[in-house]
Amino acid sequence: MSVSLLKPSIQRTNVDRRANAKGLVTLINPNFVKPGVTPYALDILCSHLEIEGFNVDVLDLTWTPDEWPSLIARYFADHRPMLVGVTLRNAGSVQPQEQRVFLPDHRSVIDEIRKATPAPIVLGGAGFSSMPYAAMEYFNVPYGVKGPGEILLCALANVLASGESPEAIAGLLLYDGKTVRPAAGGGHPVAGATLGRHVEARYMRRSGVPLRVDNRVYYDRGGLGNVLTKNGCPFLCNHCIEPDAKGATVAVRTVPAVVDELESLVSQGVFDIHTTDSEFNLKIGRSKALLREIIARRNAGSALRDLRLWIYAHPVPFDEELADLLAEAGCKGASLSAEHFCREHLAVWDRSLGTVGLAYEADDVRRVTRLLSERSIQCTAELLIGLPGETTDTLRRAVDESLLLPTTVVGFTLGLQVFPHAPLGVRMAAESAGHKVVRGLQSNTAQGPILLKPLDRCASLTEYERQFWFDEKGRVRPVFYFSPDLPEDPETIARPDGRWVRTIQWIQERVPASEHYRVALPTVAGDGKDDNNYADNPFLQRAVALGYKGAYYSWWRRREEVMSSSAFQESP
Ligand code: B12
Ligand code: SF4
Repeated sequence: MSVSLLKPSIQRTNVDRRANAKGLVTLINPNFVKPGVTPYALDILCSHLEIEGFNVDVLDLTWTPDEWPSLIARYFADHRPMLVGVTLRNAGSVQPQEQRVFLPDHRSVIDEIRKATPAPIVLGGAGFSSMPYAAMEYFNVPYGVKGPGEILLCALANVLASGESPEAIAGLLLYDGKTVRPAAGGGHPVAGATLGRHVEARYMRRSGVPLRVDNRVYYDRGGLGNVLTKNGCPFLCNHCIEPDAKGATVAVRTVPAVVDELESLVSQGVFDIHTTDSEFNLKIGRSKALLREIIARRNAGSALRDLRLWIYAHPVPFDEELADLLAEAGCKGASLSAEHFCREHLAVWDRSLGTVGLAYEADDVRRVTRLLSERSIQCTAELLIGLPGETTDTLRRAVDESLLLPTTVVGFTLGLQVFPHAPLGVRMAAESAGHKVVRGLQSNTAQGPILLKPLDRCASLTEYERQFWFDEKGRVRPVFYFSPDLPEDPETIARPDGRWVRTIQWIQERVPASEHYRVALPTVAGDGKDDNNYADNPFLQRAVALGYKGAYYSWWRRREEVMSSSAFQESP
């Protein structure tokens, strides 16, 4: 094999190799979506495996969308790992018009790995965790971890190294070619608030080290780095997979561990950093403590003076002090879940439960956007249109009121993907009961009626999850929901693959032309430069190639300029 043909990423030069290591674990990232997003999970998993005494290699395929098969073959030709972990961040684009599903692409990669090495494969990641049973069956792998994976991955590597049985690892998912089941005879694994057994959860972030995640390259080619301050979310928004897939209780990292990590990233030249918490402000006291530490270090002359922080935020809890601290700590932007202005009609679908739906009022959204704009912190308000109960009236109110917000951008998403363990999915399966066509359930690839069975009528969790992604013939068919009370023809609503095109036109016409520069509107295809679909968005790819940095909404208003720039060169 000619060394010159090898990508630098599989040449090992200065990765620590311990002669007395327990074994080699190879971690693989098969995410080809552009702009590339740093596979942070692999830094976390790698850090934990190293502390645990394993040698680790990271094979990152993101930048080799065409050459990945030969990269895999070459790597495994002279590496014999005892375990291969694959991270599945996105199962799909979750974009209701595009409805792109990444599972077949991921399966091609996993099949190639299987051909190249006899090592067992373990899967994890947020996309995987939204459908772990169906995914294990689809990918035909022996092991899977739902939720934060560091503890179970280390446990699995340890038992494989010592020749013991993984059967004893509570929470690990096992597949024997017929049945997916939890090990240790335990119950269905619930995503845990596990940040790791090393209390401070310090993660090594590196740049330019072969066979490791290259944080600087992601920043140079994607415009953003990332950091986790806490895991999990206690809310239960209709559509959202995160409380189930990431954990319903919040687990925080220590303040010094997070701020040291930020300092390390900034020192590597990664200046724009996006939080990867479900929502940054959920434990507001902790968020403030973190910001105070960043401010103290900035004032003491640390590299953090160059930090530009970008956050996902929830409208509550959010007060003036938090806004002040954000501004002083270098926060440049917040993506705010505004979701809707008619929560009294739409968001709470089962009042008797008292928990499902949005935990804030429209006034909270107005207040937070004002607090941010007064401090020149950019903000995008993300609205979700088409929830059950949405009518032309509620839609009109949502569009009109959202345009009054003092935000940099307002994004509208029409329709919602229906996930098996999110409140909307559970509700739709209950309503369909396996035989009833629920008005509003839709899939662009449906070839027949969409019927969903509730979990208690399914023979297994695998059967329950499978129906949300595949039809009865095994064809890929993700399920989406669009309110049937929107201005569509009855034939569109009656068809399982009907497209809510008239509503898209309605929204586009309702938004005055003078506002289009700052609004992300749904488009029929769902994958163009004007959509807030970040997956392979042509505008974003151009912007990062031109050197734009920071969260994508911060460039939104410069779409035309970016698209017409002659300085653009295709990014790799
Ligand atoms: C921040 C964020 C963004 C930012 C990223 C900014 C940045 N520079 O990182 C932006 C806005 C760019 C973004 C874009 C997109 N995102 Co996003 N994003 C997130 C968010 C909030 C955090 C992701 C993250 O890094 N988490 C921290 C890491 C450490 O967690 P993790 O990857 O899950 O890893 C842990 C476990 O999953 C597990 N694990 C992971 N891999 C493995 C592997 C093994 C072997 C094991 C054992 C365990 C394991 O252990 C890890 C450590 O605890 C998540 C939701 C969330 N709370 O995680 C959504 C989320 C991942 N995104 C999602 C989507 C759909 C997208 C887009 C496709 C949207 C779009 N159409 O534009 C794009 C894709 C971009 C791309 N190139 O891939 C979905 C995926 C849903 C699904 N079912 O597939 C999520 C879950 C949001 C949601 N609620 O639906 N995103
Ligand atoms: S949308 Fe945000 S607040 Fe709602 S459940 Fe998801 S992560 Fe939590």
